[in-house]
Amino acid sequence: MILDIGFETMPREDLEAIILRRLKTTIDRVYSNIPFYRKKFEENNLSPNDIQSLEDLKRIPFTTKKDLRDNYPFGMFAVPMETVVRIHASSGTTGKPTVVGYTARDVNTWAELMARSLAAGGATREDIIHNAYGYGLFTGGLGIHYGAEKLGASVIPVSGGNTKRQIVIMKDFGPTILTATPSYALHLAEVAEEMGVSFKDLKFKYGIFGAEPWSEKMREEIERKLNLIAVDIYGLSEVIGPGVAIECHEAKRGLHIFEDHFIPEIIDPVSGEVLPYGETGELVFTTITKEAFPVIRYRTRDITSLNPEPCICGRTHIRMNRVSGRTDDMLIIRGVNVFPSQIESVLMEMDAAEPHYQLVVDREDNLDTMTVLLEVGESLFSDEVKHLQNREKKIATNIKDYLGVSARVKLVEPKTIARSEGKAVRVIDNRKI
Ligand code: DLL
Repeated sequence: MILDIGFETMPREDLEAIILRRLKTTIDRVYSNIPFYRKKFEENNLSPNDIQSLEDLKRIPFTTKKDLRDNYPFGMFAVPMETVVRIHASSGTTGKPTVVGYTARDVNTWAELMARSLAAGGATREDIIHNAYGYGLFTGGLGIHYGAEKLGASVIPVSGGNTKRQIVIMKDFGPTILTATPSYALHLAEVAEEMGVSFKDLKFKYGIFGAEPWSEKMREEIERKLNLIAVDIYGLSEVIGPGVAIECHEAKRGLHIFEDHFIPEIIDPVSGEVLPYGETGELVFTTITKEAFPVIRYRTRDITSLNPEPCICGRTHIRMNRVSGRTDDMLIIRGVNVFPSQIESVLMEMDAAEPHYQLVVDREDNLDTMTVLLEVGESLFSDEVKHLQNREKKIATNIKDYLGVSARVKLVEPKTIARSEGKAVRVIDNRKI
């Protein structure tokens, strides 16, 4: 369902006129209220008046995560604290978290965007939404929550964790939409099975999964195990949280970016050059409606490409392809660049592979090594040792063939890799220590 027909199916020309108007307002706001941006403009001999077209945006330098950290915690806010009504922060694996703020209007904008997202993913006001994204500083829980209420659906604010109780709630309350990270969704399936509960007997129709990279194969696995249609939702705290882009359940081919609020660009992560549609690079966003925490040309570090082709759902907003990884997640193993998602694709191609895996990277005698720990199902694990070793070899050969990198593969017993209630930990890099 398209919740906001006006904006989402608007002819491109009209949409672009609105985007430009909103961009100019945002540029004025950041220039007047955030010393960081004023300084950036001045250093580059730019004034807000120089931005007269969407093309002119390219003249403004990028904003990076480091810039946000340097201005920790509130230095990038464009409004006084008394108008900030909400604060979130992204955990981040290194250094200080990134802190973001919202005015009352921002919270409302976000709720509207999330309502539109949920509708694109198949939800209606008749649905009961089981929201297993974590509530707290992470934007997932509250972001989905407010959107679900705005849509008029019934939301169960179950958050992450206490998995057995979640299964009981699913049985008793009959939720029809599941929102969770894809890795937690699989964990829910696993625990349900242990408890003798089949997803076939539950009422789920759609699942809205995101906050971490996942592959097309993993989608198939989730759809099969949870007996629902799975769509991909994308977002990041720095831009607003979830609700930046989502797949429509009609096509499930690329995520529509809400361009009436966010301008996407794809750049070459090394040269910074803007790349044409279809080319893969780093995703960059400019927010054009946010009050408290606007960002101009923010480098997300997420790798994807943009697809401007019309979609069968009728939306005119551009689509981004599935995020394949992050520039800072890239592992360099003896000089070969590898993304965890590429390993995942190889693993998922092999039948009987469970989508629970971890990559352990180390350095032995000055050489990088990578061990792929992969869980296998009960039946396979009880096979003879010889059989298992052959499988390990076969997977290692496939990784070498597809990705050009040598890896040790270790098949491990079911449920030995730690489960996460939020984002899965896919890589343990011992080289940094
Ligand atoms: O993960 C917001 C979110 C919550 C999105 C719930 C979707 C659902 P952060 O914690 O700031 O915000 O993390 C943002 O997570 O830059 C990506 O690297 C990754 N990410 C988010 N969605 C996807 C996705 C939330 N669908 C970072 N596919 C982003 C791949 C994703 N990666």
